[in-house]
Amino acid sequence: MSTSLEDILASHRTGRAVVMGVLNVTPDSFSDGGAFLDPAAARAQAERLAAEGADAIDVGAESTRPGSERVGAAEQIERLRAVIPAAAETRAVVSVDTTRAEVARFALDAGAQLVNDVSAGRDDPEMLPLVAERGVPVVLMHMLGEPKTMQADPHYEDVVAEVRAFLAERIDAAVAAGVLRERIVVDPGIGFGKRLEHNLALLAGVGELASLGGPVLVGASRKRFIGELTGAAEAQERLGGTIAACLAAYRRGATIFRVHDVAPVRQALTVAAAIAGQVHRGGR
Ligand code: HH2
Repeated sequence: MSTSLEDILASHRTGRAVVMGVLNVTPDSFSDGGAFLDPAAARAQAERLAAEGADAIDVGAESTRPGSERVGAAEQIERLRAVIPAAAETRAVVSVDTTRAEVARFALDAGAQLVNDVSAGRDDPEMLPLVAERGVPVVLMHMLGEPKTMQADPHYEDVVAEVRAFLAERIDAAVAAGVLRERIVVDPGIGFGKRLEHNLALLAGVGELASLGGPVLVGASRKRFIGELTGAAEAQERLGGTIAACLAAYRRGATIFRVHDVAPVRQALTVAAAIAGQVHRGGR
């Protein structure tokens, strides 16, 4: 049974664990760069993610890994041209991972239903008005600085309080631009201008973000903090840590999980949801 956009937006009330599969159509993403640049490979991966139980597929054409270079809107659109319609043919909701309104507009016209903006509407002043005009949901993520420099020397007094205040301010900005409050998802931005201790505090403190009132998305999949804790140097070796991070965040109120390894995370969350006695329809 497929998950609707409304199911995803209600997940913080129902306890449903939503899995968002990652599809990077980039040459340089930190764990799967280059693998899905070819449209046929990207299409096959979209089908695979959906078959493994992804409720949503987040398609991105610009890497935001630490130190990455920007990719222009025209280049992003070229990379997405064949992939968004292919992903939209699966049972999953398609999300576009971009900070550029022009790219989001293209993707929405091509079948995407959700915008994932890691700049939370700060990169492009046209983004929040576009989201409002189209009536689509938006993910607003916290990032300190920008990808090129964000890991240089991140500093916080109280990372959970500061990230919460930032997200509250970006929710207000989105609502002021005409976005419906019920269509806003927030995300602490694991790894975006954060040291190990910041990432751990945010995962432990995700309940503070859930108290803002909407769904919380967590993107911990294969990230560096897992390697720092465990010594797993290669991103593909970090599945155990990814699952642990998702389950810990789920227990504390996050309900949407952006991951590369859909099948094992889907299975882990289905069991966790059943144990928690949560309402969980459509799991497998
Ligand atoms: N993380 C990445 C990209 N987009 N979006 C949200 N909302 N939250 C995240 O944590 C998040 C995100 C980075 O991961 P990945 O896509 O695998 O790598 P890259 O940015 O190198 O393409």
